[in-house]
Amino acid sequence: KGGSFKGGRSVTYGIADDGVRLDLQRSLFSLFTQSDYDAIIERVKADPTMISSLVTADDAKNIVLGDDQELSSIFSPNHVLIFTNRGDFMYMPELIRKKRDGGELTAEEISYIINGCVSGEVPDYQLSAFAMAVFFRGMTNAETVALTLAMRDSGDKADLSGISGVKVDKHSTGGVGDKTTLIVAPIVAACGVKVAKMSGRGLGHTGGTVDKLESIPGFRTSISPQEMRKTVEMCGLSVTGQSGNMCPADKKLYALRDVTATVDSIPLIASSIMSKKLADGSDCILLDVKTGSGSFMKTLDDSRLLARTMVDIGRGAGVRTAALITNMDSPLGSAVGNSLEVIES
Ligand code: IUR
Repeated sequence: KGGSFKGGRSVTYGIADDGVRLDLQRSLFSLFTQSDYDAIIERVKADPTMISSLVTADDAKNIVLGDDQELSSIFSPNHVLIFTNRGDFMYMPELIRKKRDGGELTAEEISYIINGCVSGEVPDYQLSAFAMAVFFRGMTNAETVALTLAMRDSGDKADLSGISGVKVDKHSTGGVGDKTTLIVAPIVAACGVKVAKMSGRGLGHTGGTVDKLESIPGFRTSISPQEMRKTVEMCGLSVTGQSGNMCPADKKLYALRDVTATVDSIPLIASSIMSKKLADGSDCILLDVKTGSGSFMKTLDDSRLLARTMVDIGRGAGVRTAALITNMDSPLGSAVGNSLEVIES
């Protein structure tokens, strides 16, 4: 069992000599429930490369546990031990515990969580517990970057390489009456910079650009990547909704955060936003970080920290990234509501 043995993350299974059937004495493995056992055995059966050495009962007598307790005193003679020493065996309750207790997860551990999130191998209740552990303990920069990149890579990515010139994307952390994209994007395009922007829908009390645009009769925000590239080449600007399978890990995690009171966590917000921006494939990203009573970040200090975190992630991923912190203590402009905001813009 991880942690009980020298070498830390090694995991040990007892296998009965008539096949893959687990028959361990519970004393040492009291942390394991029957379903844990079953899950481990399924994994070993599915991926035999996890097994790096097979140890006979005789060999086992010479192996010493981390606390110097001899295995022979634990296993009956007809047992064989299988050691998995590859170090990449992950056990979700251990990862949640590590974060809960203030530890730092490795990039591999974070990838495991995100891959499991997409494949369904890590169930919602464990993801929710993970989100809550992050909410209370925060994340180091390295962890936040690893989470962002794992979510970026969890689905499709846009390929803008066929579009000539500098491609820029812009993102707002959300506010009331925030219609800046509708004004700024055409100005930037008119100056010769290509804007290939993917926008979101409303979130909580904040409006979304896609909803605003769809209030224009006949406006389509769901277009193919080819159509988007053609539009940008033709008029310098395209604003679309997020494509179907982009950042599915963020979609799932965000939905869980929404119903587990874990939305307003800086590393979770920063990684959620930046995973999508990086999957969009632009050369530059401009972030509009709102601050004040109408935004998710209520204080200037928190807004600064969120802006800094996102800029560091973007630059770390090799994309030119800058942020503005803008006031959201009152709605922007005088109109609030999808079609009214389009008309005002
Ligand atoms: N927008 C996102 O894309 N993700 C988040 O977590 C928040 C806003 I808050």
